[in-house]
This record gives sequence, C-alpha cells and structure tokens, in this order.
Amino acid sequence: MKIDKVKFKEGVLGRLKRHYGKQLEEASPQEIYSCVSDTVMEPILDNWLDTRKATFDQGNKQAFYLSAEFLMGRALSNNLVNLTAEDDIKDVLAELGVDYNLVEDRESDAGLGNGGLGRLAACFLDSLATMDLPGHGYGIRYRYGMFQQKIVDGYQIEKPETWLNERDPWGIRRADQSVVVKFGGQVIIHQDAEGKEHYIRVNSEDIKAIPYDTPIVGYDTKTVNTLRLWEAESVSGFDLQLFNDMQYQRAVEKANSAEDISRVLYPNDNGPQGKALRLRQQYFFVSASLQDLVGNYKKKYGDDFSKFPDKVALQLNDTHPVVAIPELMRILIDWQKLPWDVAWSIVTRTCGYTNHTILSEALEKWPIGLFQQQLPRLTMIVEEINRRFVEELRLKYPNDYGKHRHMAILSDGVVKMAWLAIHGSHSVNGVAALHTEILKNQELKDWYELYPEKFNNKTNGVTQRRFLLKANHGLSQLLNEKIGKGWAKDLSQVTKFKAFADDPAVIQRLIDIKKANKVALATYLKATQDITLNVDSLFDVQVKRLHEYKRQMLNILHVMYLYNKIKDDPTYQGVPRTFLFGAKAASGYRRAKNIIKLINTVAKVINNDPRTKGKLAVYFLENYRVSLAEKIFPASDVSEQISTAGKEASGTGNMKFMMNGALTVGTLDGANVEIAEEAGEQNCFIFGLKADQVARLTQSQAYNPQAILEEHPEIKKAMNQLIDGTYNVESFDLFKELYDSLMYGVEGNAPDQYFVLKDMPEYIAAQAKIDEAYRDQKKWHRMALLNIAASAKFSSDRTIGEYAKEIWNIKPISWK
Ligand code: 26Q
Repeated sequence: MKIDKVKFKEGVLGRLKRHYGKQLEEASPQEIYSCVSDTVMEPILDNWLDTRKATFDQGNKQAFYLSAEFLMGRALSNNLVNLTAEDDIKDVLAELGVDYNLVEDRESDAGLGNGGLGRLAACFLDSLATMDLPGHGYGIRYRYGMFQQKIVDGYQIEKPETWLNERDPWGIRRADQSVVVKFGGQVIIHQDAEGKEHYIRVNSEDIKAIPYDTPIVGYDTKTVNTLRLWEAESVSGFDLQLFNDMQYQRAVEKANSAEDISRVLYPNDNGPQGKALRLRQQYFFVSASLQDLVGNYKKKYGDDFSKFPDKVALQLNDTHPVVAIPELMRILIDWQKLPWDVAWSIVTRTCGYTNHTILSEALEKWPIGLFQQQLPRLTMIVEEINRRFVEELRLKYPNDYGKHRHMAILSDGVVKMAWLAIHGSHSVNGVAALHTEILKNQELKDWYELYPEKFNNKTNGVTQRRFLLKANHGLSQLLNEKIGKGWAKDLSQVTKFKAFADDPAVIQRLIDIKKANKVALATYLKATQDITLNVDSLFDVQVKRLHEYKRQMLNILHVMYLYNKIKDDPTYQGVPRTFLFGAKAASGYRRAKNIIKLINTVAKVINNDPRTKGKLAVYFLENYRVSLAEKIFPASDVSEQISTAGKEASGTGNMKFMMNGALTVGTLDGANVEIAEEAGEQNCFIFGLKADQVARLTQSQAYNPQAILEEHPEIKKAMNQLIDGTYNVESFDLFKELYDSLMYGVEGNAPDQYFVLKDMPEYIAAQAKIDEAYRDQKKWHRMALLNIAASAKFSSDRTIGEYAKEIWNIKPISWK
C-alpha cells in the first residue's frame, strides 16, 4: 500500500494534540505509539469495511475459528509489514526525529494464549487474510492474559499481565452487538396445544457478552478479516434491587462474578483443570459467538437453515469450544424449531475438530453435576446425543460392553468433550503426520474404526511474515536479492534458495546475518535483563512452555555434563556455547517450577566459575513471549526439539527456528519428523527413541534408569550433583524431588516416565556432533541454508490452504 507521508505525519501530530494536548517534542513514546497506531488504523478501516461488504454481497461460505486462545503478540509492526508500509512509516518517523524501535517496544503483547495452540490460531488468522479467505476468529477478551514471569532468586514468580492498562488501539468495542448468555437455573418443559414441547429457562444467571473486534490485515492485499473477542459484563450493571436494599457490597460482588468470566486466562498448557469458571468461560464465548453467527446468517437467509453448512464452517480448536455442538443443537431445536435429526445433520456438517494433544490428562472431561448446574439445557441435549449414540453402538457391537462404556460420551460420571467433538463433527484432524497416526492407531483407535472417513492430518505451519519477514530483516533482504520477494506470500519459492548452497558469498552473508542478529539480541538482553552474551559463541536455544515431556531436564543435565568435562579437563577445546532457556511453568505445576529453579541454579554456578569463561554460559530468559521469540529465533544456531517421541503433537517453534537458519537437535516427534524429511536427516541432529519404542518400553515396564547410570558414569555424576550440594548450596534437598522422579518415580508414577536418562547417551553424542559441525562455519551455514530452503512446507499458508480445501470448502473473496 502506498502511504501518503504528509497525510500520515499530519495524522500523528493532530492526534497528539487532540488526545494529549501535546506537541511531538513533549510526547512520551507511549503516547506516540498510541497516535501512530490510530493513524495506521485509518487505511485498515477502509479495507475492513470493504471486506465485510464483499463477503456479504458475494455470499461465500465463511469459516470461523473458535478458540479459547489467540496469542497475537504485537500488532503495530505486524500491521505495517502486512500493509507493506513499514519502510515508509520508519522514514516518516525518522524525519520527525522519532526512534521507531522505541515506539514499537511500547506496545504490550496481546498474550491471550498459553503457547502453541494459541499462537497457531494467530498464525492461521494471518494466513486466512493473506490468502483472501473469508475466515475469522472468535474468542475471549481476557482482562489478564498469560501472566508476566519474573525470576526472583531463581524461582518463577507470576505477575498479572496488564496489557489493558493502556488502551488497546486495535480493538473496537461494539456494544450494539452485545448478546446475553444464560447460565444455571432450571428448564421447564411446556407442552403446547399440538403436544409439542417447549423448553423455558427460569432463574438463570444472565451475563452480557460485549464484542471487541480487531482487524486482521492480510499481507499485500485488500482483505481485512475480523477477530471478535467477547468481554463479560453483568447484564444490569448493578443489581438495582440489591442496591436499593442497601446491599451495596453484594451488588458489587454480583457484578464481579459476571465479570470474572473474562477476567483471566487459565495459565496451564496441556494440563487438567476441571473448574466451574473454566466451563463458564468456554460456554460464554461459544454461546455468544453462535448467537452472533446465527443472527448474521438469518439476516441474509432468513429461517431456511438447510444452507447453513454451505455458508458456515466452524473449527473447534481442541476440546475447549466443544460445547458448540450441543449449543448449536439448542439454537436449532429450541429457537428454530427444527426436528432433532435435521438439526444434528446441520451440526455435524458444520463442525470440524482439531486435536492438539496426546497426553490423556489434557483431554477435557466435565463432571456431570457441574455441567448440569451450569448448563441445564445443554445437559439434556448431551444426554440425548449420548442416548442415541450408545444405541448405535449396541447395534454395531452387540456384546462389546467395554466398548460401549469406553466410547459413551457420558459415562463414569463425566461428559467426555473429545468424544462429543468426534461424534458431532464431520472432520477430526491431528496437527502433524505422526500425531495423526498415533491418534488413529492408539488414543482414538475405536473412533477411527467407527468413523475412518472423518480422520485427516493437517500438519501445522507458521506465518513467515511475522517470524521471518518482520523478525529477520537481514535474511529477508538476502532472500529478496537471491530469489525475489515472492516468498513472503508463497513460501514454496524459498526452495529456489537451495541453488546458492555452494555460493561462498551467500554463505558468508548468512554468517554475517547470524552474527548481526546475535548482536541485536545481546543488546536487547543487556538493556532489559542485564545479561551479557558472548556473541562469538554458538547459541543453543530451548524456548517453549516448561513441561516434563518437553524435557528441559535433558538439556540442563547435558549442560551439567559439559561443565564437568570443562572442570575435569583444563585443555577442553569444545566450541564456545551459550545455552538459552525461555519457559513459563503453569503456576500450579510444582515440578516444572523446580526445573526452572534448577536451570537458574546451574546457570549461576557455571556463569560465575572463571574456568568456563569464553567456553560455556547458561541463561534463563525471563518472561518468554511472542515479542521476545521474534528476537530469539533469528539469533539462534541450534533449535532444541527434544520431547519424548510421541508426546509433542507437532511443535511450531521448531518451524520458526528452521526458517531462520537454526539447525534442529531433536527426536523424531511431532513435526520434527517432517522437518527432518524435508531438510534431510544429514542436515539435522536426530537422536533418541522413536515413538513406537517409547510406547513399547512404557508398556513393558522393562526400563530401569539405574542401569543407565551404571553404564554411564558421566551421567551418574551429573545426576548425583542434583543432590550432593554441587549446585544447591542453600539446601541439599532442593532438587531431591527431581532426582527421585527420574530414579524411582513418585506419586505412583513410573521412574523417568519421559525417558530423559534413556535418551541421554544419544543426546550427548548428537551434541558432540554439533560441536564438530560448528567448527567448520562454512559447512554449518551451508546446512543452515539447506534448512531455510527446505522450510516451504511449514508455512501456515500451506496448512490453511489444506483446511480451506479439505475441511471447510471455502473460496477466496474476489477483489476483481
Ligand atoms: C484445558 C483445560 C483447562 C485449562 C486449560 C486447558 C488447556 C489450555 C491450553 C489445555 C491445553 C492447552 C494448550 C495446548 C497446546 O498448546 N498444545 C500444543 O498445540 C500446538 C499447536 O497444534 C502443538 O504444536 C503442540 O505440540 C501442542 O503441545
């Protein structure tokens, strides 16, 4: 888009005067950020209105991504990139004497998600808009997103994330489009003169849902889609009756409980939390979204719902929005008066379900009593769905009672949301090839046998606009020069970069770019966290949520092993290394928090030992989040993707590293399998048990960690240092629980459930190979180039193309 620089300047200066009564010289970076953003909104708004009109007029089918999480990160710089106006705006600000980076850094991340699943939703929105596809997001406008992490004395401390303390210039409140969501109460069945049943809701708790719309700007195109996030408010504001009765405090409390619903994001990734508030959050945004969407449908098609599945596709992002299935049934039956079978056919043709996890503890199950208490009408509908389904099961598998009970949607006192999702959708997909196979052959085997046609794979992807074009200017520039600019919109073109693998000048450019990115990261970390990085060392990076299955433990044990080598051998000649960790632990996940403390404790000892100077350093980066990730990927040499095989559904950080020329050290898990396939195993460092070996070893219970220690004294030594005072100066017991969980198992679990020690010898060997490879910088960066050139598959554009064609059947908006 062509920006009128003079108009833009006037826009910013005018707003500073109007909103803050200030001239540019007096304005703070925060105020400038706010006014620059408002000015950038202008051209976006025009395209947004045009997009809405075009989709309505063209009457195309639209997709809606229902997700409890959207991990959007920052908007200003991303919108400028997608408007292809970044350089122009930088110029204008420079002319005004304003430092763009300072302004950009004033924006808080919209951290409305935990990790992979939420960031995937954000990447999908970017791809949909860029590909001119009519696809929108629906979710919750949490007042507090993912907590801010502080490290105090090596421990994680959570602080509330205050992203809304400054106003959000990107979200537009649309109070006129509010809807009411009802909880609790009773359902009265009323028979009319013709004997038809009507369901009347009494004594319900009514909560107002107010939408906030954020524009999703496509890259280098007119399309601007919508992310609609709902905020909860008490219907009456205050309960005036209570207020008049002088029960002021109770009136305030009641308003609070309504507003509790959108107050805070649950901060656990892949963990169980069967609390009422979580179910209320889910129903709140799902009911509001469906009311909204059905209302819009009726504006165009009236009461003829036969076309609904041809006009609307709903994608359920994990089990979190699965109440959409009974809620849509309720709307079609109670409001539209459709017969059950007609309604069920519409629902199943409209919904698709994506599974993001194999960990059984993350599959949501709601106690039936809780479900009944919060959602009495939906409970009746779920009971009827279950009754009909179990009847089908009995016919199909007459004597297999175990199967009836296992597959029942409602049994053992719980509503099984994953089962409801599979039964109520026409499509069930996993997020990487291996993950989908494991679902089909193991976790969802019975369901795959019943509904083989529903199952399909959609390997995840990431947007190269945010994570390469915007994050890594040096590499983007090099790609533009060598293969043209087309890759930003069509990553399949990056394959052309392979032709430069043996061009020494290009390899040298890669070396220089990586170095410059390390310097930039070092400068940022010095300023924000007072960390001094050795930019001449190999950057070995593991950034992702802290979870046992992701095995940060394996990484830190290897660091401890390396430290021992350095101490034992003064002539140690290993490649200088900096290990970087970034990870948030769920606030109630004790062991994960202990691992953070361990990393920090080890870091402190190593970084303060003169013997490691210039050889080894370890840092835990505070508050890992999208905006920090964008600075880390471009500066990384090694990408740690070391989960226990079979446990990481896909991973998406692995793809962001690859695009930025980091080499993967990883297990054959999730999308790593496909990364190794695309790049060639000779260009990755693959190690460890395969998924089927993990499954068999778990089954057989033949694994004994003690045996590993006996065979590998160097591993035994590192393990003993967890409990012998080498690191834990304050208290010898600090890491005893971690030690016990690996050696003996605790709380009824098998020892070393995630096979950290089992995989450690091979991991050490893989790391030694990395050392060797890194010594030859030309060879190393040739491998990096081959990874970059092989990353085409991992664009979320490719993924969204597949969803659009194979699940949603949606077509691009035509801009003529
Ligand atoms: C569930 C119930 C109650 C409270 C919270 C939750 C909850 C919240 C978030 C459960 C799971 C999540 C997030 C899961 C997640 O991020 N999964 C990741 O999804 C990525 C995108 O598909 C994959 O790449 C990762 O492998 C997968 O771990």
